[in-house]
Amino acid sequence: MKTVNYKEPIVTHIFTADPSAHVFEGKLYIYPSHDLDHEQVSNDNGDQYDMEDYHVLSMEDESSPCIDHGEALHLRDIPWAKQQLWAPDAACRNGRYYLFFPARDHDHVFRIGVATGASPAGPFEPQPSYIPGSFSIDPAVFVDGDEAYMYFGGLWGGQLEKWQTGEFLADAEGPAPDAPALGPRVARLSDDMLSFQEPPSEVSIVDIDGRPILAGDEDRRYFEGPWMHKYNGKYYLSYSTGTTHKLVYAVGDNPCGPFTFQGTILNPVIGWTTHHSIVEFQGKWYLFYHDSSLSGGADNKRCVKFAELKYKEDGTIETIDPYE
Ligand code: FUB
Repeated sequence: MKTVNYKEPIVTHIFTADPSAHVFEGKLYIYPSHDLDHEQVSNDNGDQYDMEDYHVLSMEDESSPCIDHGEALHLRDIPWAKQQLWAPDAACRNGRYYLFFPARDHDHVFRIGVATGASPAGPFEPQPSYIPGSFSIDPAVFVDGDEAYMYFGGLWGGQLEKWQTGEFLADAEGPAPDAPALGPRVARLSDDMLSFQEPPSEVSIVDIDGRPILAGDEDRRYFEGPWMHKYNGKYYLSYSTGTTHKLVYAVGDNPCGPFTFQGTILNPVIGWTTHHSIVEFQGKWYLFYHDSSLSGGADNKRCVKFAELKYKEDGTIETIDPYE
């Protein structure tokens, strides 16, 4: 019988983070950030996450070795991007593959770009400019029937606070602790997946009584790293709480929300950031996530891992402990 290496790094020859997992062509493909093995100043702006390319990984099944398909896209080939290739995602539509990624543009503003390819393993050719109207970080693309939705946004270095008016205001601060927290943004993608159909709107996350989660509620409020999946006809929005280092989720009846907060998916991991995806593959559900264990705790040298994700009968998710 083959051993499944749950909660172990899926590759160790490079540092990887922010895994977006999808099933394409019968295999599990993982689209991570590629953390570089270099020293950087570490700060709340995220300058330590100074990534320059993407590698695509794949697995035939849960116990097979993880294959690195090599460089799929490099910063030098993206005309509009200056630095910091952060958490990507991928999607397939009409037989084409799309890699979505955030980067700072030449004005140091985070935007979201798209690159296209014929294979899920890449390579991907970037569009000459970022998606018009895009901003902030952490795109997650969810295809639901004929529609594709992009969720995105991140606080602090991810700059979401600076877009509250719809314009980029470099000095803007987040809401007061007793005001509603900022939500991720969502927009439907055009049929060719290269632009938004409409200006992005804010997603509402509420508590069990329908009250907005407040900005000071750091155990529950949205910070970064959105992911959307559907289970038993319900839409599950999951995300990182940032400063409290949890992966949590909220459930709704519509892909654009509102979503009612439910609970924790993954307890805090080694390292500051936590970021994930959820995928169904060969009859099981999996959580892909990262921690900094491979580097002995360096925040910017992370490793992707996975674990089985289980639902209770009422549709809630069993909390996973990363080290048990
Ligand atoms: O990897 C860089 C950033 O760290 C990601 O965009 C965030 O989600 C956090 O994981």
